[in-house]
Formats: sequence, C-alpha cells, structure tokens
Amino acid sequence: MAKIQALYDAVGKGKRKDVEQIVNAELAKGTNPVEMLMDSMIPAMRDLGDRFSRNEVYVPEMLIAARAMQTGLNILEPLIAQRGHKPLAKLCIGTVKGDLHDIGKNLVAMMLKGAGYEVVDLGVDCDAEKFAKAVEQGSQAVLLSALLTTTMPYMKEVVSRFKDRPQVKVIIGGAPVTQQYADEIGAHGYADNAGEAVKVVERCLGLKG
Ligand code: B12
Repeated sequence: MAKIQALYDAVGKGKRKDVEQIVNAELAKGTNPVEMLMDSMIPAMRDLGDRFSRNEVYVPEMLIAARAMQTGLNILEPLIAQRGHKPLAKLCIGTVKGDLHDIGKNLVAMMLKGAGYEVVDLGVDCDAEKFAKAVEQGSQAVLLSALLTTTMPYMKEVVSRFKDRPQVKVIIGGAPVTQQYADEIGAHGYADNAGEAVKVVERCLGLKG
C-alpha cells in the first residue's frame, strides 16, 4: 500500500486531531492498520528523527509529533494486537537510579514504539534489579537514560549486571553520556538523540545494516 500523504504530514507536523480523524476515516474505509502504521506513520516519525539529528527541528516539535503519533497508536494498537502483528523485538527502557528526568526517555520510548518495537517503560529511578526483571520477562535490550553526572555512573552497575549475558544488549543515552563513556563501561550502544536511538537498537539487535 502507498503512503497516505495526509497522515504522514499530520504525524510529522504533530497535528493530533488530524491524525485521529484520518486514522478513523481510513479504518472506516477498510484500510489495514498495520499498513497505515508501517507506510505512513512510522516513516513520518523516522524522517522527523533524522531531521532532529540534523538540528532542523527541535525538542518541542518532536514532543508534539510524538504525541500525535501516540494518538494514532492508541487507536491502532488494539486492532494491530488483534491481528497478531508481531513487534520487531521487546525492549525495556528506564531512567537510572536516583534520576527523575524522563522527557528524553519518553521521547526515545515513543520513537521506538513508532518504529515497531514493544517497549516496556520502567519509569524513573530504576535500579539494576528492575532492569533484570524486565529481561526475565523477555526484553532483548535494556535502554538506560541519565541526565545527571551523579547518576550516570550507575549505568556501569547495570551493564555489569548483564556481563554474563552478552545476548542482552545494553544501550545508553542522556545529555551527559558520551560514546566514549559507553565504550568505557562496556555498553553495546549509545545515541545522543531519539532518532539515532532507533538506528542503534536496529544495529545492536542485528535487524538492519
Ligand atoms: C527539565 C529538567 C528538569 C526537570 C525534569 C522533568 C522531567 N519530567 O524530566 C526537573 C525540574 C524535575 C529537574 C530536576 C533536577 N535537575 Co534537571 N534539568 C532539566 C533540563 C532543563 C532539561 C532536561 C530535558 O528534558 N531535556 C530535553 C530532552 C529531550 O533531552 P535529553 O533528556 O537529553 O534526551 C535526549 C538525548 O539525551 C537522548 N537520550 C535520553 N535518554 C536516552 C536513553 C537512551 C537509551 C538513548 C539511546 C538516548 C537517550 O535522546 C533524547 C531525545 O533526543 C536539564 C538541562 C539540560 N540542558 O539538559 C536540567 C539538568 C539535567 N538538571 C540538572 C539538575 C542539577 C537537576 C536537579 C539536581 C536540580 C535540583 N537541585 O533539584 C534535579 C534532579 C532531580 C533528580 N533526582 O533527577 C542539571 C544536571 C547537572 C549535572 N551536571 O548533573 C541540568 C543539566 C541543568 C543544569 N545546567 O544545571 N530537571
């Protein structure tokens, strides 16, 4: 099925009401919800993520688009689940222990959901045990966010929690985090924005490239 340009534009421009209206109208016409998601909504979020990586759009536009995407996802998710559409992989994400910043984490989670992953959002102030439980419940990758230089070192503790399980990929991010730090603590991946985070997950799980 071809891209529905109006839906692509509405998601990319963060027009929540338009997304709701177009999605409902397409469903009434019998359009397949998976195709709507894959051919129009996800490309809109991916393209926006790329533009964000190039500093062509900024956090407010991302948040507004992410909300519009979520509005569409809320309508489509139950229908897609009914059809037994399998997510690409199951992931968990959380802000590490001691840290309450969650705006960046939420953006990353939304981008990943938009890209077709099942994302378990563990919230903020997460200790290693919480991530370990999510892995026991099927998460194939663990995504850690930290915004404080004082909480960032806790990422090392989470990485070491999984050192005997190399199939579990640990991916980190947040304003003070760098690729150098990720290498230093042995994390499998790092991204400095939500658009890149999707690509890093794909790479770490061997789904692309
Ligand atoms: C908003 C904010 C708050 C809000 C948080 C609200 C919320 N619900 O998140 C409130 C007011 C609660 C807050 C509190 C505090 N804050 Co504050 N806060 C900020 C601020 C202004 C913006 C952060 C933000 O949301 N950025 C926008 C998002 C979209 O960007 P981001 O988080 O970096 O995420 C992007 C990338 O980093 C990446 N990413 C993020 N996570 C992940 C994860 C993965 C896996 C990947 C791949 C990528 C990735 O993708 C995201 C999207 O592109 C920053 C300033 C700044 N410049 O960062 C200070 C800042 C982080 N805060 C700071 C401080 C000091 C605090 C407090 C200690 C203040 C105090 N004395 O109480 C408390 C700490 C509370 C706690 N225990 O966590 C300092 C940290 C300094 C330091 N060196 O550690 C900063 C830098 C401000 C400053 N310049 O001093 N804060």
